[in-house]
Amino acid sequence: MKKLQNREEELFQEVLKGKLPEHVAIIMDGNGRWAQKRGLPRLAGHRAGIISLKKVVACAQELGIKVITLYAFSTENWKRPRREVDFLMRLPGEYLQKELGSLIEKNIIIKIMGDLNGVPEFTQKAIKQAVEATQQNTGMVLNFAFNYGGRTEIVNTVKRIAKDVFEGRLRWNEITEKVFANYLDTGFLPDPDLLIRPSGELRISNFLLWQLAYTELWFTKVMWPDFNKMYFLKAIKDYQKRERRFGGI
Ligand code: V0D
Repeated sequence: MKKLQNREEELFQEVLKGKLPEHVAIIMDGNGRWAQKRGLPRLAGHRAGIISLKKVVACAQELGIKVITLYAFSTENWKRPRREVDFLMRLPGEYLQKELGSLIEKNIIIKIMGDLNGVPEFTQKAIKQAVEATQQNTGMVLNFAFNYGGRTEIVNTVKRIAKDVFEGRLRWNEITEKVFANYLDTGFLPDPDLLIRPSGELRISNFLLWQLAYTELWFTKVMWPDFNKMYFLKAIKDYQKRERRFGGI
């Protein structure tokens, strides 16, 4: 255990020497499968996933990363059994009840992207209260993609732009990539530099479709409940070894 901590500290120091990603996006996947492999109910996996979430938030904060975006619940997740969806909807409140105090203390700003309509009232309340309570903070942004889908986000963006054109606030020929990006839910954020997807799936799964255009992708077979500081640091270390070209040479 002591040895592991030393290695973690070493890795941490090494990572600090390289160029840090400003924005890291993570798909918190593999919770249900992690539990099933152990003969536990899927719900136990979701709860275990909160521990990994806390570890990664702490590590990102210690490193000085500016933004982390976490894929917590996709628009497709409603297709899961009713009991599992009901349980998942309790987790934001549970997490925030325990963590909000320490998040405020750490100067963290909580943001949310996605559609809160159709989400239970008590979940909405917990999230809105946390967003409000951290709005005047100035530190790391903790951005939760909640009931989010990338294609839906793009369609909603087009609607907002069309409305502004129709009502005369924007001319059609002023629409550029930059303008478009500003109308997205992430208009206030830089694009992710690094995407981490655990659980062995090699897909984007309708996450941040526009924003991931030049993002470095990092996959691992490790399930989210087994993800920890060490894996997070490894992902960043690998990212630092890559040469980013943005389409140039
Ligand atoms: C379950 C692992 C925190 C992923 C983490 C319903 C699967 C635990 C939140 C959360 C979930 C969401 C919004 C917010 C604050 C916290 C969360 C879901 C699942 C989706 F403002 N954990 N968490 N949301 N799990």
